[in-house]
Amino acid sequence: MLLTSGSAPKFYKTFFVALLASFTLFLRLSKGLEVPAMPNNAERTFIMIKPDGVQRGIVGEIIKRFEQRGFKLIALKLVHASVPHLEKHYEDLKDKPFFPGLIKYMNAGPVVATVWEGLDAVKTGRTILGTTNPLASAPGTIRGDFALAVGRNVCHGSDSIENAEKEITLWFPEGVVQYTDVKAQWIFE
Ligand code: IDP
Ligand code: MG
Repeated sequence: MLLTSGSAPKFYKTFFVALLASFTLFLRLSKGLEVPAMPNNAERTFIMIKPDGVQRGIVGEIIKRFEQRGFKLIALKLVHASVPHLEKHYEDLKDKPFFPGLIKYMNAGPVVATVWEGLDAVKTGRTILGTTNPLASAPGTIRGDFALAVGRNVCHGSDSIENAEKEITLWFPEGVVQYTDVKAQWIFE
């Protein structure tokens, strides 16, 4: 290529920028799969208002908090779950000393089973609920505002995407409801 004295600085500048861009790309690729994961606006979580939450009349309050945060309600039912159903739901805890008491508590009255969809629904859902032990839950969380004892902590939320999908299938074998969430365009970019 013929470089005149005027075009030479421009050529070197372009060359340098291209080299830098290639080097940056190489660095990103060589770092493996460090490309940030795409946020999933359609992540789903299973949230349940336990028998104490239903009896204490805070179903609306709990649902309100998920609605106002921007999550989309895609399934909801009031159900008095059977012991085998609850044992299946909590099967990971079957060896814990509190398991029989937990099943008795969960079977003592109806629960409200719900599924919510939205950005980071599983993790954010548990943040809205608070920690397992209400005494350690921050004020502003559901357990931090409405509960004191770990064995009466008013709500359940899935702890992983995988468990959320399992729980949704267990509680809603008929499937969830498909519809357009008109507020979504004002909640997501
Ligand atoms: P999580 O509900 O916050 O996910 P897990 O450890 O999965 O907590 O326990 C399930 C449920 O079992 C709790 O929400 C609570 O109702 C009950 N539970 C957990 N630990 C205890 C305990 O030490 N004593 C009595 N009940 C417990
Ligand atoms: Mg759990």
